[in-house]
Amino acid sequence: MEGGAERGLECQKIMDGKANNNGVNKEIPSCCLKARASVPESDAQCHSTVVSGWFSEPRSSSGKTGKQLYYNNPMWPGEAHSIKVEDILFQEKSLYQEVLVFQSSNYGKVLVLDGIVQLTEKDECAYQEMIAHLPLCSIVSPKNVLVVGGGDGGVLREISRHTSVEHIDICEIDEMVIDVSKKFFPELALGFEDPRVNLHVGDAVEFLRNSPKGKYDAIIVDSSDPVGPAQELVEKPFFETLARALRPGGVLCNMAESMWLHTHLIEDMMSICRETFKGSVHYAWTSVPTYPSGVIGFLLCSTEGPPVDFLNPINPIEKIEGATQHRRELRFYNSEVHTAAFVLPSFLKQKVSSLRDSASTNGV
Ligand code: JFQ
Repeated sequence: MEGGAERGLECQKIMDGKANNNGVNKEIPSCCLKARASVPESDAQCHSTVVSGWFSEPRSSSGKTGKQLYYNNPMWPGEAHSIKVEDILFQEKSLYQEVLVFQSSNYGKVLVLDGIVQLTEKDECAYQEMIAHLPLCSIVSPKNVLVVGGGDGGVLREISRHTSVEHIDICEIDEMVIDVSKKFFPELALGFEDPRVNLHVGDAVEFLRNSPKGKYDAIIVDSSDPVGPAQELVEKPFFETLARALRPGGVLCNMAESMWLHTHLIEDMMSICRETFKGSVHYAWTSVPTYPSGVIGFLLCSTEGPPVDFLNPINPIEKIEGATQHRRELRFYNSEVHTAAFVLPSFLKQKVSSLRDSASTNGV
């Protein structure tokens, strides 16, 4: 463990009031005080993601020098996005990753995993509402739904609006994410309060292997970026496992990164999905200001069976009784946004349609 990380944990204990010296609390080091958000870069070893009051993404934890720490992430090299920090609320290492929560000046509270922004209170609606309703509004009466990842509960909150849904499984590997969300993001974690939710803490690949074939009407993959162990979530065997767990004419909505930054990854994922899912495969996108490049996309796929017209929602949210106001008002998604999300800029449309052409020439 790096010295900075060690000090980070020590600071956390002090902030939690767990560290003491013969019953007398140690003096709180400057890096743990609220004011620490404005320490100069040289003093900012304690919470390595925050320098001079700014959180910067990306950051590679393997870097040794200050510069490497901040500009070395393989997912978006050569750029960084910064958010002004008011207060660090939580920072700890779970079994899987570093979990950080801070209060920002402009976006409310922010959840960060291994240096990557997962959500902010202000713009999470644009992600969670879209990843949930794009698939669920595209089929009639979804009943069984699986969420892969999504431990913050935001996707569950959105699925809860669908009165036809009878059973929701969620498989999240990191229990600390769930606990932290319950403590700091109650508007998201309220998703866990729905009695239809069944929580499974563990590995999603394993969980899917043990799921009965054809069990789900819809699967939503709310994963982290495909770096390290999450890499397998963008590979063919994983998509085959997902397709197997879906009923004929069932739908998948999978987080699919940014069209500005990851065009090749999107092309690769789409060509894998065109081979794996025999129904339709589409790319949709939404605007999330705190994600790299400000946009993020989703792959929508259906298995062979009753055809699914993703572009024209057959199960519009506005027609589901109480859905737009359930627990919290819908802030981003509506049926017009749904259809618009599939409209692609020319450069991406060209790439995606040339894939389709080569797929049909290959007889796929
Ligand atoms: C929110 N429920 C989870 N998932 C967010 N680069 C990911 C966060 C990191 C982004 C991609 C989506």
